[in-house]
Amino acid sequence: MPADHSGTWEMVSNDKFDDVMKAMDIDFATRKIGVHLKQTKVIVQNGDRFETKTLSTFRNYEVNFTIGEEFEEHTKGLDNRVVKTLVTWDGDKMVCVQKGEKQNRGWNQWVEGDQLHLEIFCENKVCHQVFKKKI
Ligand code: VLP
Repeated sequence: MPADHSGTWEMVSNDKFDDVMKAMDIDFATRKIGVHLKQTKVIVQNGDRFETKTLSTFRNYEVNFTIGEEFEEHTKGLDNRVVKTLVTWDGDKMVCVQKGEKQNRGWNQWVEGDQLHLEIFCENKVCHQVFKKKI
């Protein structure tokens, strides 16, 4: 039984997001806005099928995937690249690899109690986001 990531999660911290945005070549003005956003993550999990929305007052990002099935992801509104994305389980941790122009790109996501943790990495930068489950 994989971990349950479903629910609505509200950001409580966002450590080194600026570093990761920089590594993705996000421009200065966008980074200044991006770093202050309180993101909300909405996850619908049906077995291995995931529908995810990352919402903010500035921009939203939606991506849907099935565990173990590589797909082409267009990071529209983020760094606007096309990557080959594969999400798998490593125990209860969700591990995402995004193959493309940027080396060592992807994210890891896991649940600890009522918190959702997300590490986003690109090149040699890692951002750590924590979300709290909305009741
Ligand atoms: C809002 C969206 C612009 C911030 C906009 C700032 C990175 C795992 C997975 C979804 C992701 C992370 C997506 C980050 C969305 C921020 C510049 C931002 C440049 O999360 O939760 O399934 O893919």
